[in-house]
Amino acid sequence: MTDALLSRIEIRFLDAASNPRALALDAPTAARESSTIRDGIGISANLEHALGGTIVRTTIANRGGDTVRLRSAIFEVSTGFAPGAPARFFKHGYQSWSASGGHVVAAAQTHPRDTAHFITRVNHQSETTRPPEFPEAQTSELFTIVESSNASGRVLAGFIGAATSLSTLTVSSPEKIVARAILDDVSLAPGAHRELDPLFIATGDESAARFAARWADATGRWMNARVSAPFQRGWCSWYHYFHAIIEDALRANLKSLEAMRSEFPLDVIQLDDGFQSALGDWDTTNAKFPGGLRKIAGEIRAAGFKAGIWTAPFLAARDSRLMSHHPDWFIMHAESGEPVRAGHNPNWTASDDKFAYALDASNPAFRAHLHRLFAKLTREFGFSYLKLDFLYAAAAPGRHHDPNLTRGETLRRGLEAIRAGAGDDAFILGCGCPIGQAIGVVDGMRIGPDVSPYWGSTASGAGDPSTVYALDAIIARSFMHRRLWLNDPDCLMLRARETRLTADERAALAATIVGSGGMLLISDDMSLLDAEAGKLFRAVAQIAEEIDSNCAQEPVLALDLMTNGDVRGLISKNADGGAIAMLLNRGDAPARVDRSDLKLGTAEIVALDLAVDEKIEIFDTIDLPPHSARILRVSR
Ligand code: 9PG
Repeated sequence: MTDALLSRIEIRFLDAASNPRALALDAPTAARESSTIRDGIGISANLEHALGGTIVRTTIANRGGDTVRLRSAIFEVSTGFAPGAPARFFKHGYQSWSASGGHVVAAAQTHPRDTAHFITRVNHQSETTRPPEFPEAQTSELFTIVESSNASGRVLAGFIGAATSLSTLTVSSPEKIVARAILDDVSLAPGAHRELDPLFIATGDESAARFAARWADATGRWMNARVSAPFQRGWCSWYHYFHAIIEDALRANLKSLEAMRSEFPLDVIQLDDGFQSALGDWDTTNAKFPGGLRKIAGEIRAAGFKAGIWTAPFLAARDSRLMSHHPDWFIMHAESGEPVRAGHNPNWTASDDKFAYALDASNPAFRAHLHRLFAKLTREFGFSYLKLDFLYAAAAPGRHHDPNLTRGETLRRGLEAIRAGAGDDAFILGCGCPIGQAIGVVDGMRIGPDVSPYWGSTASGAGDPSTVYALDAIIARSFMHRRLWLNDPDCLMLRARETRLTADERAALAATIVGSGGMLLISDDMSLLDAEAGKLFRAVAQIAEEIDSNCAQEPVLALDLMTNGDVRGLISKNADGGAIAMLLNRGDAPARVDRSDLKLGTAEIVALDLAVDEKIEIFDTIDLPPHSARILRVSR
């Protein structure tokens, strides 16, 4: 097994004359502190062995007479792997919708996003333009895992905190991981110091998924993750109605859900995008919702459900009251002085440009507005479930009100203002959110791109809605559930009409969602669902809840986190030695899996095909049609 270690720390900064400077520190080798000071800038690093690895805590201090600006902190980790042997690394995505998966080290120098539009890059990367030595194709966000074909064991390096900056890890060759805290030219005044988020380095023989869960455990603990909300079952308006939702359709579904309570036992009814009078004005409705939000929340609650609402709190369009009253609350483009564009959607605005602009949460006046707004939505209107979307906008680059905050801190301050306004009792669901900064603030998090009423993608696979990419993400990020928050795998669509998903595809979506133990939300026009759909819903809800309860002990783990084959799976072990597994064939050809490949020993396995509600005892092989999945019950 390999013995990874930290070899070097380097701080990059701009001096008072804006000249780029660097200060390096040879890393301490044992569990002790080391420090250096030059030209008034000091670094000290403390190594501690804990949580089965090494934790590196670093502080930068300005002991000189001039303000400096910090660019980044770089940590070089030697993996111990041979430079020449083929190796793989886990490339973890930036935000909810960004893809995660295993890649061959040094296979690619360029990434499709290198030439993509700014809005795609601000969506899916912690930096819209990567420095040349840290190419996007070789860079993972927050943590990475490296494995080599010539060695047993894996190396994990990752930041277990994210309150103070965005961070990445670059693997350009197998022998070295370069971890980087992105400090955004934040000022450090004379006498001031800044403590960086801790870096965690570990080696071990366990599976990559278990390793990832170890990172999530450490991170959740460091950041006081909110992991104790009850299992969530709900209904969401988006994946049937999209922008066309109207008040009467919402009301009709509410009536159905009330009447079908025993068939579809749900707790939350959540109105999604489409109600707001303008993008940015979240407390007033458009002509499709004449009753207004207070009335809607009241009706949902009177029917015995929790009322949920969608907002995109860090975005606004030109035709909003917010943008016309507060043009100074936006992140500004450093050169043009124009507000920074973070989204584009013709459905969102009547303004000519169709852009959505990024609000600046480093501005206390805007944060006070967030606090008031979410206090109003919760305490005055009665919403207790808040889906906060397009949160990456708060971390957009540009000129900010407060030069002392990094983009990571800016996003976190914004989220904290929302939590403070909404109160501790509200269930907050993050979406489109950079993964680290929300830990400890949100109760739930979307961990993949949007599902859709069709299987494949119509476009680039760059986070666009697509059921199959959503399934990939549910598997790749399953280990986060109940460690960082409750995972939201996105919605189940049960309807057999007004969809292009086949029965097998709908069942594959159901099996993957329940196999993850995550939140269970349906998104259908309830008038399209019959007793059969209700039976399926109750069956999957029961399995999902069972898997969720296993997560207190054992994380749900991907059968293989580092490869990207057509057959993928999840496994959840329970306390008495049994397990529930999910096997997915995401490919376009039939697949056959040998039960010996599942390494489940001689246990009895019963497969459940949700599409036909059929139980099959498994002897040697499991056959999976294209775009299908099976739930496997493994006895002890
Ligand atoms: C509402 C929707 C739903 C959905 C969210 C989010 O890249 N894109 O073009 C893109 C479009 C929509 C989108 C995500 C990405 O969906 O995930 O659940 O709330 O907003 O507009």
